[in-house]
Amino acid sequence: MPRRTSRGRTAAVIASLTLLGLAVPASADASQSASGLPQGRVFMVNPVQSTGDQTLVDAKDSAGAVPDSAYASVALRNLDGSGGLSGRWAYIRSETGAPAAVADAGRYDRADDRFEQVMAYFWVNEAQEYLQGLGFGSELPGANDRAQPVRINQWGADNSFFTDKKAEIRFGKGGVDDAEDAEVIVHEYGHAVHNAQVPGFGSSPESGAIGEAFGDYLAVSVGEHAAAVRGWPRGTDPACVADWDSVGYSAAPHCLRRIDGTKVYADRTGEVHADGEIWSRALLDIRRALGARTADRIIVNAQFGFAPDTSFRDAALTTIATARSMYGTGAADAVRTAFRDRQIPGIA
Ligand SMILES: [Ca+2]
Ligand SMILES: [Ca+2]
Ligand SMILES: [Ca+2]
Ligand SMILES: [Zn+2]
Repeated sequence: MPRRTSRGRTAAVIASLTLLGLAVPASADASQSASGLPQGRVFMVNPVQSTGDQTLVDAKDSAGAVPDSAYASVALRNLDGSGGLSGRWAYIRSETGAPAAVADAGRYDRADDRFEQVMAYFWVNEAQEYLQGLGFGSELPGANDRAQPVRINQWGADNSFFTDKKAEIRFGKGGVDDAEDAEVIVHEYGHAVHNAQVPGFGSSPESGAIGEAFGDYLAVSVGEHAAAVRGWPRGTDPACVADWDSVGYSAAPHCLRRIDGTKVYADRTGEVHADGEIWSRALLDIRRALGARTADRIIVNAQFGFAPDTSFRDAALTTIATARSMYGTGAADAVRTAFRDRQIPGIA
């Protein structure tokens, strides 16, 4: 999409001005909790991550399976005042049970289907606020800066997915209810971000893998940010994605996937989630080299310039160029090293 590419590059120039001293909007913090905003009860990313207890199990969605210490009370921001979970960045609908009421959002536990609705609202809003805090939607172009429709329904298997046609995120209830794990929620939101940046993104095996990788990486990044801002405990390896949703289908320590794997380009299998672990490791290495904020500004800004069916090679080259235009040669070299270490073709 030429228009998107143009916006991204223009934004990169503007972003470089930011480095000269223009203020960057601070991301929201927990202090607003004291300002009278509605409160919601949520998991601190997920209960395995916050407690470090790898023995937690779903126990058929029972409230008693997860200790009270895994929950936190948070401010629900950007609501539209309707009394339901709809607002500036998220719009939640559920086909299971009653719609959650904002007035009761601080009281639900995991056995109540309305808990997942609160989780979905909070974490989608949190993810967009994180992107806003990086400058997307102000000095950089918006990245899915709209009310994201989310639907929770009763399906038989793990099946959270982003539906391209409706641009809607759906969460199922296989095993641990999908929307009980913030990393599942934000992973799916990552697909929505990509699709908003480049309509139809992910139409080839390699671009599909990049989409899965970005979802995993964004899930970790948003969760780390939320935990750091609020002082939440972190008891698992930060590279582990969906520690809670995966308790029923992975060995301890439970991870759906990891972003610190050692796969290289030649390890591709053609399965987008598996191959995504090549790309997500590169994103993690960019983060390690440049810090979360700089890395995430580069990573997301670069994605405006990806073709819907991009290859690893072309996407890596675009990300390197974006790093250079935003932060200069040193940053570009760090990004190049991250992709070269994954043996992406054409990255010398
Ligand atoms: Ca539940
Ligand atoms: Ca699940
Ligand atoms: Ca995790
Ligand atoms: Zn996915």
